[in-house]
Amino acid sequence: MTNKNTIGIDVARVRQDFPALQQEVNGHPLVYLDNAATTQKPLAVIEAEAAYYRRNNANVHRAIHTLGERATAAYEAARSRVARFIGAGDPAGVVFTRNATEAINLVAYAWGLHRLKPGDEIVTTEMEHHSNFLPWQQISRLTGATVRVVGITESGELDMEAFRAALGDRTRLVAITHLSNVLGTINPVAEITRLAHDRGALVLVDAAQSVPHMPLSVTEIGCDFLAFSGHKMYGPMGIGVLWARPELLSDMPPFLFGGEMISEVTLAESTWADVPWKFEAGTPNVAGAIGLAAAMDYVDAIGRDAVAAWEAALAQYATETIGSVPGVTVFGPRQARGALVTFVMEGVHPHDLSTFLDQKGIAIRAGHHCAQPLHACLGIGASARASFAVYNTKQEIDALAEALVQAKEFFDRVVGRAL
Ligand code: C6P
Repeated sequence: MTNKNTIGIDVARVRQDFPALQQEVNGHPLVYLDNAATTQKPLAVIEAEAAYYRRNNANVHRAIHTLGERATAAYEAARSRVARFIGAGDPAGVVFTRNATEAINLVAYAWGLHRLKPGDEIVTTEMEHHSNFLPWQQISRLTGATVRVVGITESGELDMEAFRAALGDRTRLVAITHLSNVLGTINPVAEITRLAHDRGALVLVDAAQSVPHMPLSVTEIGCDFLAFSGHKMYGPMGIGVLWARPELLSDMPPFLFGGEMISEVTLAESTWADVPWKFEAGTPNVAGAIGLAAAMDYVDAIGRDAVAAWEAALAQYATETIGSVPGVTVFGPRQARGALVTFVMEGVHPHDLSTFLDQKGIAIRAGHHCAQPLHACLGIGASARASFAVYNTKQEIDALAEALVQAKEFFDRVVGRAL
């Protein structure tokens, strides 16, 4: 007997795959709506990591013994799995990192520091996560390059006219988020890449919030670099990916130096391993890479189109439902947005709101979501955010909306009494 919804996903069945969802928090069934920060993990991922540690644990690319060979084979198979998942032909373009942040820093330090000169320009946007802003701010200080920041429209979309105007003969890189972790805006990265390439600039796409939620192909986007984390897509923490065109990677000097990234070392000088290994100094997170591959298998087994369609339905429902709670203002585009809704409630600090909701077992995120320049542009210091994954339901959104109504009444009463 199947209980598939109109999109073809049996959400109740999917939820059973996630042990963390089967609990009560503060006396209520957990409603986990902080998926943009990190998703829960399915048994398939937990068990893939555990199975590696139980039977195959060994260091990779070093050991001449059976466990070492098994670990190396599994680690490299995970690399090929990642390449397939993001539509990259050649696994040599896949570098395992700790997370999206490290992936972007790798590009900043291995490419930016060596390629950028005074007068060169990096174009980025007002809606970037700090991870795709601070590395460029720092590299610009070190190289004399300039960071140009493109603004957003009233409705929270990228100002494409301003973007076109920002591109010039000195633009060397466009560093842009695919999906804003605050506004939910989905940027037209293929078009952006085409415009940047017309000016001879490279393009880095921060896909931390898009890879988990929609089918994506680096070949179709046409970008030069793409960064994401495993933990936001049902995979383990501590594993991330930088994908880059292999010829670009070959041209870049290493970012970190040490074991296993070398070809030959003498006291006088050293040469480097081939890509991608020259960017993976030291012992990598082998179990994390295997867990990430398992997460990709898990998502593909449900179907990425189905995941995207279900989350789009949740986002639409949440935008309308949360947006109609008295005193609530929702940010970002009203339609065709990512699976998250960021909002403020009049007279209630987002931290207080989050604490109130936690007492009802509802987990959201409150704060600036590592996007302070965007919050400054929105004229707020902090916001509340509910973000969704394939296992969330419309009933959970109803529970959130109901709790928000109660929060408004509660804080109005408390603040009203205090005045
Ligand atoms: N955003 C959020 O709650 P790391 O921390 O390296 O895994 O991911 C960084 C990152 C980069 N880009 C975007 C668009 C992101 O949303 C994030 C992480 C989380 O919004 C944690 S701050």
